[in-house]
Amino acid sequence: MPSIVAAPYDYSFPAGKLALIVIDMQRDFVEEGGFGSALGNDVRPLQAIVPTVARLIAGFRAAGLPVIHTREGHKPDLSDCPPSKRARGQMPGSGSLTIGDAGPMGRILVDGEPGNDLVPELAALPGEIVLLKPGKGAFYATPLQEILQKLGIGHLIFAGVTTEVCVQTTMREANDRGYECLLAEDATESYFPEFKAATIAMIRAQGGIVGWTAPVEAVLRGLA
Ligand code: TIU
Repeated sequence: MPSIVAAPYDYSFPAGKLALIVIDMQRDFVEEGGFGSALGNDVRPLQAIVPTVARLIAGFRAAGLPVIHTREGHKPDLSDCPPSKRARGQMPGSGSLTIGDAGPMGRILVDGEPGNDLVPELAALPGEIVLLKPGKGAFYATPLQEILQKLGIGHLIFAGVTTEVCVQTTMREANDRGYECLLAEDATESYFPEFKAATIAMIRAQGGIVGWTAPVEAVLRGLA
């Protein structure tokens, strides 16, 4: 069985049965004027990982393995956005704009608006799945589980933003569903460096309680 040098120990996967899930590499989080900056965050650390995520995606495409992209976003009428989620974006400590408001890239976190697009460098290829997700986790209110079952996938590599919010939530959802999960350490980022470090540490603690972590270079060597 092929394997990836990882922590807390090597990650083995059946050949041809691995998929990449790229979480929410959309303009709303990575560019100025989107949801991330509306919450009061500096988006530059997230921009910095784009080339590394691109290298990881290219490796999966070259290996003929599935690449699944997600976008966090809501229907234009916000019927899939809990009022609590919208309200919290307006509380002290966040910026002036919240979900559904008009921002420089269109309505914040709304499907079909320019800010909801994946960043152009990481655009999906025709035929690749792009899942719209209303929650932080990619399994909630989406067909992700059915898609993975149809593809026969039991092993998942994770990339994207932010490490401790949507990436970690999705990884935990996947772990509870029996998927063997590995987080690509340098293909994920947070607005809070200490949260990223803590997330990586807690995923692989206790013998890999949530899964494995490894740098992109190690993942690409494993694919080869
Ligand atoms: N705020 C924050 O760190 N993240 C999100 O709201 N969504 C995702 O992580 N995609």
